[in-house]
Amino acid sequence: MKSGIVAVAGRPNVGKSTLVNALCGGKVAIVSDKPQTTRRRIFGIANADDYQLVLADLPGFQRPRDALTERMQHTVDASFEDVEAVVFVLSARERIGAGDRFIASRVFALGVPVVIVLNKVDRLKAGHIAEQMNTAARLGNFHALHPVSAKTGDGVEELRNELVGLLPEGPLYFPREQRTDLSVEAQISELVREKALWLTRDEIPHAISVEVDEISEKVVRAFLLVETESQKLILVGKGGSMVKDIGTRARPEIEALLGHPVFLELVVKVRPRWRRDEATLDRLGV
Ligand SMILES: Nc1nc2c(ncn2[C@@H]2O[C@H](COP(=O)(O)OP(=O)(O)OP(=O)(O)O)[C@@H](O)[C@H]2O)c(=O)[nH]1
Ligand SMILES: [Mg+2]
Repeated sequence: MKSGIVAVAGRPNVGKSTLVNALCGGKVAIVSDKPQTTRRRIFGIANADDYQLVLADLPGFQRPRDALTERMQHTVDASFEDVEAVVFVLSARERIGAGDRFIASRVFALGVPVVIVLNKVDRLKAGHIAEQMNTAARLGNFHALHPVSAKTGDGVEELRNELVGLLPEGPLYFPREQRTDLSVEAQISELVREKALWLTRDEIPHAISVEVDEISEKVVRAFLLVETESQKLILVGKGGSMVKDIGTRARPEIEALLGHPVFLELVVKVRPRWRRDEATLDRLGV
């Protein structure tokens, strides 16, 4: 039996969570087109008869601006302890630059193998991919470099094999049927937040948090927290249309998770400056 933890690091929005989902063969982490979607460390677990690969999906590297982003970056730093390897994710669709070199200076100093993943190669010209691979290769002394598309699944199996090859002999850390370390409550709040992120823009996605208030046999009630009255107006939408849309999108996934139908009640609430409030952040698990 081979087992161990591999951290997944990179700039915001490069596709770390999409990649973790692809490696695990199912959804464990929420994904959105807005940066800073992932706020806490999430284990995604890939199981087979002879291995257990635990992927630590992480928030994107960033310069902290408030208590929330400070905690997120702290999570990233702390998650590099006791890992067998690091997957350093880059986007083939963006210029590889100073942000990536800063992360490189951190991950290549850890003393564990670094596997560079050039993600989002779908629908890119071969010449452009080759150029990006050359630039990526200069970031540091990598163990391997994999061009992949987390979205289409191209190259994901080869990457998984590479990572399993880096695992030492070890125990089962989680029961085989378990695919994430998040509680059901946390998974529900993440699913609701995901739908809210897709439907909002500008500063709103960053101002949203979700707190599950009640899970019973028939009802799931969750609070969508925002910081100001104007954000609340936007999230509620005309005649409640926005919050209704969020609920319609989130409910099927929540029902699949719970295994039975539920009434999903979403309540938008203003909690001023929650991003700076340590007690709220504690309760939200970030
Ligand atoms: N075209 C393409 N888009 C991708 C691919 N992987 C991810 N994306 C898109 O990139 C965006 C960001 O994906 P995430 O997986 O949320 O990125 P992340 O790195 O986890 O982002 P943070 O959690 O905010 O740091 C989403 O719109 C994804 O659909 C890919 O292989 N190809
Ligand atoms: Mg993410």
